[in-house]
Amino acid sequence: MKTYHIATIPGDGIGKEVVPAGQQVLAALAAASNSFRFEFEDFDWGGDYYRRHGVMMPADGLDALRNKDAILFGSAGDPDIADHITLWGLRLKICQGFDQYANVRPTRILPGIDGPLKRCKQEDLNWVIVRENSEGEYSGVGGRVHQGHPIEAATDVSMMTRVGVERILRYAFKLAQSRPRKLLTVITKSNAQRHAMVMWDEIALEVSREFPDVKWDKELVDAATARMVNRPATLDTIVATNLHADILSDLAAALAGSLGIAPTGNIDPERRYPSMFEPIHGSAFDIMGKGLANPVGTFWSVVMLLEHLGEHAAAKQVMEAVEAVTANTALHTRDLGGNATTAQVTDAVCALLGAEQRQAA
Ligand code: NAD
Ligand code: K
Ligand code: MN
Repeated sequence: MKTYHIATIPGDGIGKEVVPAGQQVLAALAAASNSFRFEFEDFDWGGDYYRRHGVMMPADGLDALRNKDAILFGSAGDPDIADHITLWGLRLKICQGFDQYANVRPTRILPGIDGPLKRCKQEDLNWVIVRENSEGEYSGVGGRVHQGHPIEAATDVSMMTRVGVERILRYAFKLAQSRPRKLLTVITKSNAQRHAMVMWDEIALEVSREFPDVKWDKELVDAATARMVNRPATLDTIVATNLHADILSDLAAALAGSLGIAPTGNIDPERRYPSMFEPIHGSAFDIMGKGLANPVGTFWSVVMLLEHLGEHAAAKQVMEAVEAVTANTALHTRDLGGNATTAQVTDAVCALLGAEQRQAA
């Protein structure tokens, strides 16, 4: 029997509700499996930890995670602490510390979910957004001078390196090649951002020569938002910078029905370090602590985690259980227009997993 060591970091807000729900799904899966089990270690990092210790996670925190097979993350963000402190002190520390440079964000319309695109058929919206996750607009380079004075100035430098751009574009081309349509859209803003984004375009052309079977095109990021709404079926795999893809993927999730259903993997493709899986949403201050959080984004992240571990049959089983649950509008949470609670959705998914496994045995 294989044992997978999983770190869970619920973090803040509804992260504390959806991560335990994801863990419950993994436990239900393992309970009936005779090929693998999970050993969980829970880390109480985040806003509460900050109030006690003045930091979001301990200085040697990465060492505690280093030998895990994967990390399941919730959200960093606390109503009483500045967002840049919570984000940089926890999530970005892990992403950058473990060089999880590929942020992979699948989006499609799940059964039973009514998105805002009324003319869009379910099969028209099936995208994977690849977000550069280590540099660009979130490189952390920049500063403030003369703070508080009339001549104050501040910069956030969007730093892109040839190595960083080349590896994310190669990852995206490879991913596009593995999908049935072999279609990639490279998002740029090289009309206005005339240095780094022009380099990005040049490298895209170079890397594309390694993938002659991938059909690819370029789109400026502003035009891309309109294309996502008006011609969703023309898109499949999409690659963009850290900031552009951050924004496009929230739009993608909303078009597919809700921010609460979308998953992501922060991946180290070279597997030198553990990868981290999380819903794309944040702490959701407006609904936290009420049992209203939609756990589907976390369950889909669990599916990505299982795929990363090579447990493809188990991943498929969880995705099928999730889709059976979304197909039932009585099990929709409030963000989808329903009345179901986090616990009801979680129990329904776990019950289906148990039933399937009893059937298989
Ligand atoms: P958010 O994703 O927390 O919430 C945006 C809206 O979507 C809210 O109305 C919320 O109720 C709703 N929503 C989000 N997830 C939902 C779910 N699972 N079920 C039902 N409704 C859901 O974004 P925000 O309000 O911009 O950010 C709040 C805090 O979270 C901030 O501190 C921000 O920095 C942080 N944040 C963290 C991460 C992360 O850790 N990866 C990501 C995004 C935001
Ligand atoms: K998150
Ligand atoms: Mn975001």
